Amino acid sequence: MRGTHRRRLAAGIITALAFTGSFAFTTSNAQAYSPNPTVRWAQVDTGNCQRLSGTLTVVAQSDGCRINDPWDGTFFRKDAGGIAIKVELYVGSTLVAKSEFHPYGEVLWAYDTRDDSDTIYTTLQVGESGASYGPYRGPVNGSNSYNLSITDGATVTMSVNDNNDPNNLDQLAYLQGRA
Ligand SMILES: [Ca+2]
Ligand SMILES: [Ca+2]
Ligand SMILES: [Ca+2]
Repeated sequence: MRGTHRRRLAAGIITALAFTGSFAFTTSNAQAYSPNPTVRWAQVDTGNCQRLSGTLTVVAQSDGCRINDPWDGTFFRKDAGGIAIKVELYVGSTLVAKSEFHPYGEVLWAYDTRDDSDTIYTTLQVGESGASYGPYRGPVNGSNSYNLSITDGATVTMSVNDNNDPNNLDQLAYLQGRA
């Protein structure tokens, strides 16, 4: 299952998994998913609602692009030139968290959709060496949104991590979008 997941991620346009070295002495992260959640995602052109990578179903609407999910669904408002990112994390068939980058207004949403004493952490990097936002997490059974100041057209990279430890992020997803 994990191997399949890694191959699927590697097949995405700009995806990678980080392997953060030895875990022999990392006893402090008692609250981390193990095994890791299953990742589902979509990169979406917010000009025309075309899915650029991933498997989530994108429904084109007159004013934006909808991706349904078991929590509250996602609506990416149209923004020509933008690339939206949505990542859903599942334990079994249960959605435990999701993260979204909305090019319209440059807003990042972080959700924690299950009260399971665990969560995930999302960061957004602008360009290769621009501003870095986060790590962000959702409140239990809720969401936080962050209205960021990113220039239209800038490339952004979303990293979704199981841990909040820079030395052991346990990266779950790594995807590029465009503001
Ligand atoms: Ca983990
Ligand atoms: Ca924009
Ligand atoms: Ca949780």
